Amino acid sequence: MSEASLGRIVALLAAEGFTAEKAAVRCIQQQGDPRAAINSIIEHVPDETVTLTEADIEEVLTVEPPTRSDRTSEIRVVADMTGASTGTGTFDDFLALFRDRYDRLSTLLRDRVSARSIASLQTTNRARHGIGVIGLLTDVRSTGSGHWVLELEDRTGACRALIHRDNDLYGMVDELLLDQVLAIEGTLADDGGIIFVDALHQPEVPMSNQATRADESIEVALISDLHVGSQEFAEGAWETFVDWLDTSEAQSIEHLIISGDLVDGVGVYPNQSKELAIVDVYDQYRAAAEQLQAVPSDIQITIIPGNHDAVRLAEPQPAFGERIAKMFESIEARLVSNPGWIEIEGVTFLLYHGTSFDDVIASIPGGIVEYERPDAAMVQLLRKRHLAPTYGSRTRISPEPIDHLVIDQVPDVFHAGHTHTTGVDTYRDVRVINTGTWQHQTPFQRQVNIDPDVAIAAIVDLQDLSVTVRSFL
Ligand code: D5M
Ligand code: FE
Ligand code: ZN
Repeated sequence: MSEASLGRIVALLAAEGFTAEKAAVRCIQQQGDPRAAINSIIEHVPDETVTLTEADIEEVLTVEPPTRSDRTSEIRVVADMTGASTGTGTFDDFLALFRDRYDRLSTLLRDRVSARSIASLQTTNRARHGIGVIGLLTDVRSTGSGHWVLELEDRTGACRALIHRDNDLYGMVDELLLDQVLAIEGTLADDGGIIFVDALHQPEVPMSNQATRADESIEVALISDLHVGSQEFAEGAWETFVDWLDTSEAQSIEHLIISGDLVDGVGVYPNQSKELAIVDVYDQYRAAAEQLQAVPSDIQITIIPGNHDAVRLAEPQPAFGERIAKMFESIEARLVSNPGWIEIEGVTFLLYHGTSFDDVIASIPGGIVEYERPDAAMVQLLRKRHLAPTYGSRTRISPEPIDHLVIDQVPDVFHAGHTHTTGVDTYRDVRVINTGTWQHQTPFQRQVNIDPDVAIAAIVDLQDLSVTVRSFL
């Protein structure tokens, strides 16, 4: 490009209402792209400036040029149950919930297992081998002689299935969760009372699964568990993170996703008030909105609630209500339910806070899943294609006619928090990511031996689905 003449630069500045010292005009002329330099100067000089000096120009041009792409990537909320809750907690609601779960998840298994209804086992007088059934796992117990007996239920009845202690499948029983959908194949005992199991199948992610990738190298930052309002909120690290979002390294990041526990809440655990820096929950949200205000405004923010947030505790949790939503209007944050499904440039994200991980970790033996490896608990749930199978344990589940916790599509990215520990894995091309917390260890967590990973963000490149974990501590 030919060098712009001094006269041309003066004219361009005049058109914008500026005069300039000669040295300032020369300085602009020396820029690779004088027109872009002028645009940047106009944007950054103080409002009252009329005559530009060389110092004005130098100050502006040493500021990193904003390079985050002007185009906003497409984001679409695919599933949000806010406002769709109709359950009232009656027995019929529970029945409907389990029927919906069974219907949708058994469909996934019917491709792989030729299954008959449980009621039909009573009238089976041939083909006693190769019998398949699909049911909800309602009980697991071990016999006196060390075999496992499972109980399965479908819409027609219940049956028992025995896994011999010498069977290779024996160890797999450890990974099962009550109320999950499961298929078994085996041999029906002569009296029709029990099936001797040869094979177990979970709904699973297909082996052939291939995640969708975006056409462009857009990045998404994933974080969780800010706990604003706690005395332990890592404010200094948060400032480091927000500053980093402004650097050239972060210019491809177009979205920030927060998977629950935005604030510490009130009355979540005994004596919590002693550990709060902000005791009013609405003040906590006001403070959270202020912290998010510092995120570059061209990054779009999406938030789902967690068990510390001021929405109902039972899952699925609707998005923040109106009073809180108002505080996030100015930053145009997208408020979605927990779980929530969004799609960015064709890449599907399943966002879930992770309360059920406590149950998964309590129920499946350490070594398979533990707090230090939250991604392993997430993989377990992906394989069950359900976010919180077990009813009546620590995770509260709201009975709804539709089971919103079923994972009926395979997501490309599964993001969660809650454990306050970090874990990243790829399971059958699904990126499984837990991003820890922004809260230093609380006295309560010290008691229960939780050693948190603090000030973590995972950056996902949507073009190749690479995941980079960064610490801002
Ligand atoms: O969860 C923060 C962390 O604390 C997470 O790893 C679960 C764990 N946690 C929460 N409550 C309990 C109880 N009662 N026992 C053991 N571990 C627990 P958060 O949701 O931020 O409180
Ligand atoms: Fe949390
Ligand atoms: Zn939590």
